[in-house]
Amino acid sequence: MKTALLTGVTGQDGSYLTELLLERGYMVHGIVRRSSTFNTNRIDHLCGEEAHPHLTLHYGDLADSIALSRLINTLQPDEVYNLGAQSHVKVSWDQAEYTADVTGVGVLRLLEAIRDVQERTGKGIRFYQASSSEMYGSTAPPQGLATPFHPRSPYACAKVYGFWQTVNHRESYDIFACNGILFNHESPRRGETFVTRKITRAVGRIKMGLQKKLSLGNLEARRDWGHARDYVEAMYLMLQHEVARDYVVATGTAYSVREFAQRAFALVDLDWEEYVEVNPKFFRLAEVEHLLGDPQDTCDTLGWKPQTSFDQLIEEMVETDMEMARRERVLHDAGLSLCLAGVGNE
Ligand code: NAP
Ligand code: F7E
Repeated sequence: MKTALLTGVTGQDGSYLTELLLERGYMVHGIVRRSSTFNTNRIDHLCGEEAHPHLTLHYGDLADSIALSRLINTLQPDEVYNLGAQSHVKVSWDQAEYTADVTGVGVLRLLEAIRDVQERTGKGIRFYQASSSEMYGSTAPPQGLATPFHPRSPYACAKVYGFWQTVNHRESYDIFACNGILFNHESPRRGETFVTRKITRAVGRIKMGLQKKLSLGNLEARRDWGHARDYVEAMYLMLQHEVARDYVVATGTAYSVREFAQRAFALVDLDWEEYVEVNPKFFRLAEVEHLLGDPQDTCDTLGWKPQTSFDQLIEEMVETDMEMARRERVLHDAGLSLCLAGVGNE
């Protein structure tokens, strides 16, 4: 039985990858950061009352090299997937140093712990780094492995650092380390402050009479949006391949935020223009205007291809968020509220 260790197990991708690895017979260990409120809702079906016997959670943090080292040394996993990060681009301007530490230096901490085990015991540990299309920033589309990086945020700078540390550990210490340069991927489990989920949540709440307007920033930004469930399959395949290298994971088609909103509102027979307003507080200090990935080489090498179309993705998200809004409406009518207030500028 293979063993995998995941950072970011409580996140969108962590939840889908955990399901995939458990289905394929892995023993899965996940690192959870301590929080004052529960943060395992995306994996509660696997670690709650009817816990999966092959899933174990451990406290840890990408800022805590001692805890990371101890875990890697004790578990000596076959594969480590580094999905943990301060992953919100806009927040990274507010928390630049923290983002550099967790999203950037966190990668080095894991790689050094792996190197230590490999050098002392000879045990090879395969490493996946969650690199990002944000690293391309203002470089013109389409973006592929040969495209130069031009990061446009503290988040993207931290990811570029993590990318090169991963390459460097592969080339210097012969660690089987891969970067997956993933373009945006979404799902009903997407965090509610990313634009797609912010839109589909609002669609549900507006339709159910719980919200009047949706405030957004730059409607013209274009993204290559895929489904997270499809993309974790690519991560897994990278670590099964005979050669350690880097990959681009994308659909090869891009749409604007405006188009996403238009289609999401149309699914519930609403005209998006009546509800969406532009608020400059959601603009970025430096915008990434157009991301469009070229996944051909990845499809050829790994035999991977995206399974979910743009419209299917939106439909699945709207359907889930309509259901959530229906339940919220029932609570609302009973004088209760499900809607949690955030900081509100993301
Ligand atoms: P996500 O939903 O925001 O999940 C991030 C995960 O990182 C959460 O489990 C979070 O824990 C954890 N985390 C945050 N700070 C941490 C720390 N200091 N120590 C340990 N763990 C920490 O992100 P995602 O969408 O699943 O993305 C997964 C990874 O892929 C991230 O590295 C992201 O930057 C990268 N990526 C994402 C996309 C995309 O479109 N989704 C594209 C390219 C790359 P809590 O649950 O406690 O917050
Ligand atoms: O923004 C625009 C915004 O926050 C997408 C992360 O997973 O993917 C994600 O980063 C676009 C941007 O994702 C709002 O300006 C308009 O152009 O959903 P997002 P992101 O910044 O692309 C990459 C690949 C990652 O690696 C990251 O971890 O939408 N936009 N209005 C808005 N964005 C937000 N969040 N909120 C708005 O109101």
